Amino acid sequence: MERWIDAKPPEREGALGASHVASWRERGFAFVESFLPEVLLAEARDDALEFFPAPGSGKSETMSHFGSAQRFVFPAASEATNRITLHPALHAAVAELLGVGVTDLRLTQSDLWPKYGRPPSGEWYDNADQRIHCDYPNHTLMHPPRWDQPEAVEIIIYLADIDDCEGATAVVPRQGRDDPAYPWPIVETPGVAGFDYINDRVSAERYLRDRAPEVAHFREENLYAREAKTRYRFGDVLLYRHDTWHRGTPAKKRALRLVHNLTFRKASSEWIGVIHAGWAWSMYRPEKLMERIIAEASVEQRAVLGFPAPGHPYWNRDTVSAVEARYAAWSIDMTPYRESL
Ligand SMILES: O=C(O)CCC(=O)C(=O)O
Ligand SMILES: [Fe+2]
Repeated sequence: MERWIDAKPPEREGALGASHVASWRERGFAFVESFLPEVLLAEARDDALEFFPAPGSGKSETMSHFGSAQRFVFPAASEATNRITLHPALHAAVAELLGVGVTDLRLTQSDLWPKYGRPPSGEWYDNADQRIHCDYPNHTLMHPPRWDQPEAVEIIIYLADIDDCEGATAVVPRQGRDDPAYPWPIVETPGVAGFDYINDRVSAERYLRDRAPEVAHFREENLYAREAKTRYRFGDVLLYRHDTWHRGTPAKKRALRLVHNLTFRKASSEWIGVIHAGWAWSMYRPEKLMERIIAEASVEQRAVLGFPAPGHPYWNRDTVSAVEARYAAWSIDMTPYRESL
C-alpha cells in the first residue's frame, strides 16, 4: 500500500509555525506548501527549461542526474535561483527549524537538479530509483549528533508537479525516540562503514542481502515498508535533515522533474562542508556577479554566505575599510559593520 504526505501551508506569512517545526524535529521533515513568490519560482523553472535538454530530445542522456554541471550552482547565471537561495523567507524558515538566528546559518549547497524519467538501469550509480539513505555521509566529516541536536536543514523546492512528473521523494517518518527505523549510529546503508556506495535500489539491496543480510532485512522491514511519498505541487518545499531516511523515486517516463536543492547548516558545525567549489571561487569570473551579490545583500544574507556579521571579532577599523575598498565599486554600505566597532 502506498502512503502519501501532502504539503501543508505555513502557519502565517513569515513563519512555518509550531506544527511544521514539530514535524521537522520529531518526524524528520516538514512538507510545506509554497511560501516563496510564485513568479520567482516560475522564473527559475523557465531558466532551467531553457538550459536542460528537453526529454526525448536525445540530448538528455548526456545530462547527469547529479546537479546541473555547475550551471545552477550558486552564484548562478540564473538570477532567479540566486534570489531563491538568498530569500529571507527561506532563511527565516531554516532559522525557525534550527532554533537559531539567521546570521547563525551558513549556506552549504545550492543547485538545481534535473531528473529525467527513465527506467532504472540497475547500474550501481543509477539515480532513477534510489536506495533509501540519509544525506549526511557526503555533507559532513562527522556523524550527525543525537536527534535532538540537529545541525543542518536539507531542502528540496519542487519546480514541477507530481501529476506531470511523478518521482516523489519518499521519507520514513520517525516515530519517537525508540523508533526501530532510527537506530544510532546510522551505518546500515550503502557507502558507509565499509559498504560500497550503490545508488540504485535493487542493486543496493541485493548487495546488502549478500554481504549483510541483517542490514538488508532491517531496511526492508523498517524503512521501505514505512516510506511515505511527497505528493508535491509546484513550489512546495520539503525540509528534512541529514539523519532522515529518504530516497528519490522514478520520474515519469519522458518527464523532466526540476528541483532546487539547498542545504543550510549552523555556523558552529564547521565539519559540514560546502559541497560546491565555495562562494568565493566565482570571484574570478569576468561578470563580477558575486561581488555585486555581496554588495547588494543584506547583513543577514551576507552572513549566510559566511561574511562575518557586525560585532564579529574579524571586524576592526582596518578590516572594515579594506572590505569597503574591495566592494566600493558596487556601492557596498559598511555602516552596520563600522557602527558595531
Ligand atoms: O530527488 C529526490 O527526490 C531525492 C534525492 C535525494 O535524496 C538525493 O539525491 O540524495
Ligand atoms: Fe538524499
